[in-house]
Formats: sequence, C-alpha cells, structure tokens
Amino acid sequence: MSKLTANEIRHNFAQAMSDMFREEVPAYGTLVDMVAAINDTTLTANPGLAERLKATDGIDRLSAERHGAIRVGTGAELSMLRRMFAVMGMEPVGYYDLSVAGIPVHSTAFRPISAKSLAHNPFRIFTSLLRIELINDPALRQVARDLMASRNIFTVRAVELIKQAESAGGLTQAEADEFVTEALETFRWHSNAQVDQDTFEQLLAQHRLIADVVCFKGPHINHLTPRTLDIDTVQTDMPKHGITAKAVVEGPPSRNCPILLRQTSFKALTEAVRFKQGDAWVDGHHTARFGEIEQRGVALTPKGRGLYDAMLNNVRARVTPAPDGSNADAYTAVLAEEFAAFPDDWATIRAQGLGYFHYFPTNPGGEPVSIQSLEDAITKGLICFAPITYEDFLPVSAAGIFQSNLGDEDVATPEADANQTLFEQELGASVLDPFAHYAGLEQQSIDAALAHFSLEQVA
Ligand code: OOG
Ligand code: NI
Repeated sequence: MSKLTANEIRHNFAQAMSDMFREEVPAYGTLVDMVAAINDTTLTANPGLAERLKATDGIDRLSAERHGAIRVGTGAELSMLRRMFAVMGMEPVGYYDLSVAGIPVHSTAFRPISAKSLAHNPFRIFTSLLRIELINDPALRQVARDLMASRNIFTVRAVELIKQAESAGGLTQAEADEFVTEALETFRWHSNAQVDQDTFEQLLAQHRLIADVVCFKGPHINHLTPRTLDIDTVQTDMPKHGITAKAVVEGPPSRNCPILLRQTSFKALTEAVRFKQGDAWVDGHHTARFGEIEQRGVALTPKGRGLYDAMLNNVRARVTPAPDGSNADAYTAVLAEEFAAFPDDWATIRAQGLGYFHYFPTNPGGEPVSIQSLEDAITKGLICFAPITYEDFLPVSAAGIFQSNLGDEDVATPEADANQTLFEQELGASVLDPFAHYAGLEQQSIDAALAHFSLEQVA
C-alpha cells in the first residue's frame, strides 16, 4: 500500500497541533490572525520581497509556518521523541546550552532540513532536556527522578506506529492519520498534576522550570509561533488586540536586510490546575503556556555570527532590558547604535562573507555562455543571489523568552556547563551542525547555477 511522505505527515501534524493549541489558548489564535493580516499587507507593499520569497523559501509555507517548544525530563523521553519526529522528517539540528543563562536545560531543534522539505512545511520544535544533575538539593533531585520514572509521555499506540514507520519505511494514509492523533497526545495540556501542592511548591522554589517539567503527565506544548514579515508592527499592535507583549523584541534591531531571528512573546497565562491530595484533588494554578511571534532573516556564516555575538555582547554590557519595560527605549537605541556597523545591504553582506546565499542563473533557458567564475557571472548579471533563511534559534533570545515566562526573579542559577556529548548520548544521535548545513545548501545552489554555464580556463 502506498505511503504518505514524511513531509505530508509533518504538515498534518503541525495543523493538528495548531488546531489544538488555538482551542486551548485563544490568544494564540488572535496572534495567528494578526500575523496573517500583517504579512498580507507587507507582501502587497513589497512586491520585491514576495518575488524573493517565491524564489527561495517558497511563499506558500508562510501561512502554515510555526515553531513550538517542549521540555522533557529524561534521555529516554528525548530519544523516543527523536524517533517520533523522524517519522515526520524532522531531525535534530544544533545544540543550545541554556545553563549560561541560568536555565537548567540544554536543547536542540527538530526540523526538516532539505530545501524541498522546508518549502513544504518548515515546522520545528525547540526541545529542551532538563538537567536534573543541576538540582542542588539531593532529596529533591530524587523526587524529580522518581516522578520522571513513573510517567510515560507516549501512548502505547504511538510507540507501535513509530516502530511500524521505522520498519516499513513510512506509514500508510490510515496509519499516518492514527499516528497524528496519537502523537498529539504527548503534547496535550494536563490540568491534573501528578504531585501534591507541597512538592510542586518545593520544585518551583528550586526552579520554576523544574516544576513545569516534572509535575505533569507530559511535555505540554508551551507555545506555537507564527512567522511574521514585520515584527515591529505586530509588537506595536498587540495591545490593540488586548495582548501584553514582552518588554523588548529579542535579537537584532530592525533593519533593511533582516539577519537571523527576531522574537517577541506575551507572558505565560496563569491557568487552573489541580494537585493530588491523597485521594482528593485541590485547586491550584500554574503558568507555562505563552504566545510568541518571530521574524526570520538571513542565516549568518561563522564570521557573521561572530560579529552578531560581539555586537550583542556590547549591547548587553551597556544595558540589560528591564522586565517591566522601563528602559525599553534606551535598550532599542543602544541596540541600533551597536549594530550600525553591521552591513545592511545584501551585496556587502555577501561580499564580506557574513551570510549564506542561494544563487540562480538569471536566464536559465538562455544560450550557453561562458564565464570565468561565479563572481564574473554575478558582475555580468548572469547569476543573481538571495539570502538563505535562518531556520534555527538563538540561545540569548531563547533565554530571554524562557525568562520572561518563568517570572524574571528566578533563583537557582546553575553554573554554565555545556555538555553536547552527554546531550547526544541521551538523544541517541548526534545533532547536525547548522553552519555546515547552510554551507552545504549554498554550495548546492552554486553548483546548480554554474551548471548552466561553461567555465573558461583562466590563466
Ligand atoms: C523554549 C524557549 C525557546 C525560542 O523561540 O527561542 C524558544 C521554552 O520556553 O521551552 O522557543
Ligand atoms: Ni519559541
């Protein structure tokens, strides 16, 4: 029987997840609608941008484009998630150490990687693994371990279908439908906690994130983020729709040529939950789920990223955005000042080797012409280029998003302690190096563009 492609399964799953989250967190629906309207306006006002998106990312993906985030507690949970996401064509890309920002997790992003799969649906999930070893109270650490050991975040049928997909090389339509329904269960909100209120409070006091990860039956999806083409407008408009935005937009400042990623969010909602008190349930609340939007720009090379990191460090050395927004204007001004030296036209970004680009022949069906080099063809207007979109995340930005949702006053500050090797052991696979991956995509497009020409031997 014919199989559904991983791209189709991912697309269906992303849609089902979005429907579930819209129902559970209505403000998410409001954001999605705002973003869609602002994207339409932006594209109508910038036909050049619309053309460029058509030629590179594919413009159709925009309306469905989302990323989400979850947090899990054990290596076993993480590695089964990897297998679940693999059924949907999503692979672990990048390693993020959030302990540098005082958050006891390390993370990767599961996402499609080929240009074709990204164009089909770029759905990504930022996935964090709790670092139980960073809980400093041994008794509490054991409580967390026991809680993790006693839960199963996957339905029995979901695991069967993952194994079926692995052995048969995919799923039939009927199996895929069932897989989407079963997989969704892992990400659902559970308002009944698996602990009593006292244990919850103790874990909360250790770190809010620990309580979020270990006290519930599953890794509820904590946000789903649509991609906007104009984040400044969405940020300004949020209050008009009754949504209170985070104090400042994370990432680079507003520019003509967007780089990497800019993100903003609204704070986590306080939601009713119930704690187990012997045989009874008592009412309480928990804050975990929030809303976020993002704007994506060009993927930077290690050189470009080095420049970005240095500039952002300069900004943070001068001013740290206050959670209450009291110095938001000062922060925005310093950000603009420090980034003024980052080239803001595509030709210079490319010439200085700061970003990755797609290359296209301008007249693919034309008579064969000979050229001396890629640069020669670009100078003669025979080959043009467009930025490759950054498909990943930024640790400082992610930390800002985490923090604004955890309550900015958080206590336990773990030592910075990146450990990619341990993360990969728990994941059961290595993560893809994003730089090498973007470089490969760029090289493929150069090879394909050059194949339209004969290269003259240059003496
Ligand atoms: C993940 C926060 C990171 C992003 O967009 O950088 C993130 C979380 O809060 O679990 O989603
Ligand atoms: Ni996010």
